[in-house]
Order: sequence, then C-alpha cells, then structure tokens
Amino acid sequence: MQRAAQLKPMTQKAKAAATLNKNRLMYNANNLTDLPGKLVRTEGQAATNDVDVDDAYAGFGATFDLFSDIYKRNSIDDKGMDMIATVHYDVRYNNAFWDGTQMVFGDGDGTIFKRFTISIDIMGHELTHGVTEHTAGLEYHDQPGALNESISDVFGSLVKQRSLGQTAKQADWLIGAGLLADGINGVALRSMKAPGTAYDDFLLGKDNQPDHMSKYVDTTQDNGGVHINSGIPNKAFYLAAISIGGNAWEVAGNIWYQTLLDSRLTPTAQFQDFANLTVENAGKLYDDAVKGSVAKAWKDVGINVRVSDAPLAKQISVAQNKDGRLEVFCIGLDDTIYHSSQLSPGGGDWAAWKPLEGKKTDGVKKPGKVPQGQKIAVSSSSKKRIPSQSTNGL
Ligand code: ASN
Ligand code: ZN
Repeated sequence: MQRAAQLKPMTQKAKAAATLNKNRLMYNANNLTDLPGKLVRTEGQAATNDVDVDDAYAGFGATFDLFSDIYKRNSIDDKGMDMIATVHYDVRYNNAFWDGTQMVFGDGDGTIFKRFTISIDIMGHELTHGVTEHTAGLEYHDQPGALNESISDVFGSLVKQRSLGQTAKQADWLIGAGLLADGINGVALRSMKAPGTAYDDFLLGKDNQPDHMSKYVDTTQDNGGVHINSGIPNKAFYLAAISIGGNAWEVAGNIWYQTLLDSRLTPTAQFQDFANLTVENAGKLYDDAVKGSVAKAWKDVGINVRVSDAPLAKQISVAQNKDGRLEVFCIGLDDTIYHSSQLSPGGGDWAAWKPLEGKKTDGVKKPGKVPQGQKIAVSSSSKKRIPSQSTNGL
C-alpha cells in the first residue's frame, strides 16, 4: 500500500499523458453486414497477416498519434474512446464510412476500387468524421457538410504527410492514392491541390470537384454536394499550408484543429464562417504573416475575409493632396490595394479604409496612381501595420 505522503499531485500535463487511451479494436465482418463482426486484433497484439486488419490498425495508430502528439487530443472524443474498425464489410463493398460509433471498410469491387484500407489517409478521413461529430458537429449537408468532408480530408492527408515525414511542398495532397483499380484512369479519389483532376474515367466518371466559389455546384445529390464542394475548402487549406511552409500539420493543421474546437463554429456553419474563424485564429495563435497567408488562401478560392480594421500592408505609399490632406495607399497582405485619406487637412479623422475594387497588385510594383499628390514616403517592408485612426475596412 502506498503512503499518502508519497502521492504527488499530478500536473495537468502528466494527468493528460496518464489518461491517454490508445485502444484499437479490429473486427472482421467476413463479408457480411453485421457490425461489428468478429474481434480479430486488439491493442498491442501482433499482426494478423490479414492486410486489411493490419493496415487499418496501423492507420488508426497514425491517426491517434497525430491528434494526441500534435493537438493533445485523447482519441475521437478526447476522452480516450476506443477506435473500432470493421473490415471486409459486405461483398465487394465500394466505400468506407464512420457510422457514429465505429469505422467500416469495404473490400472494393476490384473493378473500380481496390480495398479501402489501402490508403492511410482514408483511415484518417473516417476517424476524423468521429472527431468532427464530437466537436463542431457540422451537419452533413450543403456547406456545413462540405466543411465536414473537407476537415476529414485535411486531417486524413495530414496523417499521411506526417507518417511519410513530408513537408507541405513534398506532399501529393491526394486522398485515396492507390485506391483506384487497375485500368481506371485516375490517380486518387480527390486532389486537395487540384480539385477536379483526380480521375476522368469511363466507369468512374469525371472528378467534379470545384476549386473556387465561382464553380460551386448546387445539387441535391450527395447531401447537397458534400463530397463535391469540399474541393473549395480543401484547396484553401492546401494554399494556406504551402504559403506558410514547413510541415502542414504544425501550423496550418493546428489553425484548422483549433477552429474545429472553436465554440463559435456552429453545426450549420457556412464556408465564410469557417474561413473567418481560421483567419482570426491564425492571428491569435501565430502572427500577422500567417494570418495573411490564411486570408490569401481563402481569397484565392473566392472567399474574402476581413483581415483587420486597418489593412495589414506589405507596401505603403503616402501622398499629400493639393488641399493638404494626406492620402495613403497600401497593398494589403491579401494583395488588394487599399486607400484612405484624411477628412480634413492637418490631422484629425481619417476616412474608412476601402479596397480599390478590381485593382489587384499582381505584377504591380507600386500601389495605384497617387492622385495629384506629392509622394512623401514609401515603405516596402514585408509586414507593416499602418497606423490608422479609422476603424472600418474591407
Ligand atoms: N467514404 C464516404 C465518407 O466518408 C462515405 C460516405 O459518403 N458516407 O464520406
Ligand atoms: Zn467522408
């Protein structure tokens, strides 16, 4: 028996570590549809030589490790919930899914799809559906459903990238690489880097994911296009991760994860709501450069996020009007030109910052024409917050 004096109070960290519960339970449905089926491998047991069982076991391990090592999450529900999988579900079953309590993997029909355990990101994708259900609870239809799907793709891809030790730049950003049967013309189920390009095949059809809001697909199929329009937030994540650089699971992944936990993210959130929160959280967790990268990523898929009251500028030009009022033009981190001017000469209030519509700075060295003014200062430091008396902006 231990004496009370020997018991030290546990630190928060030690407590979290002590209660981490990595417990994988692998079942085999033996090509029937009864769930969960027969228990064939439990945590810590040796490989079974059934490649589906063993790949699902490994994929869940890598997924658990990403969430626990990097985001300090204790399994699907953050309370150490068991990770349950059933493989060999049904006959030639062409899918994998999360049913609210466990993951299920089909063998594929061999004509269009191979076995669904073939790609580690598929295990990450399905398990992340469980994480989303236990956090934001995004409804599975229309935009919240496409966000739900996208979040599963994001963390599915991050599981793969981390297990391969790949930086954002090195990663293939494919979901389900290797899943398509021989003879199918395609490389994967989806591409986060280039949505709409994963396959184009007589049997499978063409990948119809949009990569921009202008191509948003309004449909009643697929629960309102949850696996279709997810291409838009997928591409935004890819762009943010590339712009930030390094390992995608570290900064970009953490911003997305913290946004998933953000109590302001409601079950009916739209793309814009999610985008706004990622930008805000990027600024809170990191710095203005990261915040700018995330805002620019969303802008490039057609979702504009208000970055701050005063734009963050990478280039500023100040000029004086004929009547003595100062005019300021700047190029924001989102590559839009902004303008403000003093309301009266010699100080006092400034007009609200306004983006100059349609003026993009691609290829432009200096901000737009400074009207009638005498240029008095130009700064081109990479990150400069413009001192601003005005409070409105983009
Ligand atoms: N594989 C699909 C998914 O995880 C299955 C489905 O649409 N329910 O989203
Ligand atoms: Zn899914």
